[in-house]
Amino acid sequence: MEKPIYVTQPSLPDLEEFIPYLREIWDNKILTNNGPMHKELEKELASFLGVPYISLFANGTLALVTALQALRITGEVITTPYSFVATTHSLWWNNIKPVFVDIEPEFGNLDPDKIEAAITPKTTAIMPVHVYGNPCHVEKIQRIADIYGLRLIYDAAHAFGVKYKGGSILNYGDLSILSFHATKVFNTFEGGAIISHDSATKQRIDYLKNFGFAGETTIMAPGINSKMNEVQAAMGLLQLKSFNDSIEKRRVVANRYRELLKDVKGISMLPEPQETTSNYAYFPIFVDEKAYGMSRDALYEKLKQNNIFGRRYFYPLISEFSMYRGLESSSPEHLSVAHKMANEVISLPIYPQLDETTIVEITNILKY
Ligand code: T4K
Repeated sequence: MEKPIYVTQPSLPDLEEFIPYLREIWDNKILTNNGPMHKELEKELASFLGVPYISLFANGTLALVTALQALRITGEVITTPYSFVATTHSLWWNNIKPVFVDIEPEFGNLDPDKIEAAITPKTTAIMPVHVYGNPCHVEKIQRIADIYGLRLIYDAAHAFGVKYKGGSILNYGDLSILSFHATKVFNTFEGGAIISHDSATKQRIDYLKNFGFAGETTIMAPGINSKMNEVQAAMGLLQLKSFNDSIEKRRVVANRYRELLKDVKGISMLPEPQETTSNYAYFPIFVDEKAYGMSRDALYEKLKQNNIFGRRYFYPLISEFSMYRGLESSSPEHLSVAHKMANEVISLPIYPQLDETTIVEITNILKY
């Protein structure tokens, strides 16, 4: 490829369309702290996503950290090692011990059949990830949470707009968090959100993201500053207008990959999830070295030599990073499925603007 092709490219509105929003911000001089664009975006997103309450954040990581604070989670939390490192870092920032449980081989989400064995008297919550935007086994996980009296917080950073059984995937669990990072299907440059299900919880989250202020002179908790600003919110309002079109274009890209790669020996793709409206956020492939005749890393390098910058999302596993490797639950014997997927994965470029010629060139390299 002449120009580098990255794993993703943000969808940007026309600059001309953004100017009137900026002019409005300049005119009313409210730059942050629950300004008019922020209020408008919360309203529009709740309605667009089909969720009762949403609180906007400066980024997804602060949303995760605050979600754990909001529910007063302590002790140990069961989570997945197959995710972006922010999932586990949010536990660390709350002094919570992460307990890694293996993933299931079909979609790479937390394996519900292995959760119970990891529960101890110190367990207070489960934090699964809808990895690549594919729904976790939400009903099974909820049943376990109910039986053991555990809270359930979904890291739904990849799952903006995903529907399961006709409703938003974000309505499962006690809370779900979203990321609106530049690399996500819906972006506000940086940004994030927490979805909650009752007004009291939303209120608590909103206090926590604004230093704990519950009035001019009242602080209800040691909150943090994790508010989304007005420029971010303006970007969100614009992004919403083109979201459905973006997803449709992503769907076309994903289907082309599926078609062009279906007979390549040694390369597998995730199945399409049942009863789900996908957002096509990522397109991971898995390289079986023996069958393919080349290692994942050799293929990854070969793509790079051709100016194709896929990413090994999610390698290394979070449990392999030095700050978590010493945990008992990080031992590779307990995490064999996660190790296998992490060692085989390459996420191929996917974004609305990716054209047919590039898709064919990428798949031709994979077919060698
Ligand atoms: N939980 C999960 C499951 C997550 O995946 C994430 C974030 C979070 C929580 C935390 O949410 P945030 O706090 O980030 O809101 C990226 C993103 O930085 C990160 O947001 C994302 N997950 C993760 C999966 O991917 P990197 O280090 O791979 O990003 P980077 O900068 O290498 O970007 C990848 C490619 O995208 C670049 O090669 C080029 C392209 N790109 C990137 C940026 C930032 C652009 O074209 N424009 C851009 O502005 O982590």
